[in-house]
Amino acid sequence: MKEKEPIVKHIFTADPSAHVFEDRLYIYPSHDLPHDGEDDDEGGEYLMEDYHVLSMASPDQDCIDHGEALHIRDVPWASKQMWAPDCAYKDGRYYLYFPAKDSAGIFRIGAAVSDSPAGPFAAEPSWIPGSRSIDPAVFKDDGRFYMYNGGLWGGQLEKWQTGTYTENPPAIPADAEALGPYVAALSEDMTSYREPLRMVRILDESGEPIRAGDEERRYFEGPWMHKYNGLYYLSYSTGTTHYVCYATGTSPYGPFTYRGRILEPVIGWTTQHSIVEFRGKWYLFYHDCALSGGINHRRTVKYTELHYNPDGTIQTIVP
Ligand code: FUB
Repeated sequence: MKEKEPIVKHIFTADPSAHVFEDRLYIYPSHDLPHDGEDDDEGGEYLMEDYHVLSMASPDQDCIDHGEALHIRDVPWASKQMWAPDCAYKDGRYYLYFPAKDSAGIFRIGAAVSDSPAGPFAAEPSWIPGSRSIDPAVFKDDGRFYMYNGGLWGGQLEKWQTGTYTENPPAIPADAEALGPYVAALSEDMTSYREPLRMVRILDESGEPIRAGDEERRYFEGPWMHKYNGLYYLSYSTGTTHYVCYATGTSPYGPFTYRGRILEPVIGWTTQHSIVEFRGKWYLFYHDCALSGGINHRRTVKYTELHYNPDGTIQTIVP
């Protein structure tokens, strides 16, 4: 296995959420399926319908595909588009979190449970009550689990500005505060929120909110949270400008201050990532479309080592 090369080539994988479970690196990606559908602004080309769990004994060893871990046919409430997932471990059980559209075409976040990090996972009968939009990322801090999620455009975040789903919301003015991801702590059962969703705020270096028109820095989708030297790092994709950026704060709820870029644009429209520490080194897992020759919905997961500067900033990676 080499850095910046596909971790598997026999299937197309994207949106990697990496975790260390049982002293192995487990990767929970989306599974891109080949089809001839057109790209659109709603993400209609991302027609995924199942998840495979991948794992490696260490980054320099072969990556194993543990096979199908969950299929949409076994999710009672989901109709289509199983997008970026994540996984968390608590008290002997593994919880796979994933977005999918319900029968009304509204993105919800579901949970599925297993006693193994590789699955198979059994889906809960319905989505997490109150959940909406895409891209769940679950972060454990001091024994409590927090879920971050949300995505613009096809991810439907704009449609929830009033708190209820609105099919055609007004455009957000460029000088308005940009939308951020949601955050909420999870209940003890890990399949419901213990508190109302809050929207995370991302500020600039002067303490002013990042504006909706600031496409090089504003939140688009794909949140991830990690902690380094006591500081909380929220990282995310800027979508239209194709960066993975980060912002830091002193609470898992934020606010967060924009600090810079982690990953320059990759081949392909989407960029997604996760950050994980394994045996004293930090790694960025990400995807690109190089293997498919640039087809946006045929992506491949890769990884590379991540380096911090002494002041806590992250060295930008050029793919
Ligand atoms: O893979 C489908 C969607 O594309 C994900 O949910 C987004 O983060 C983007 O990568």
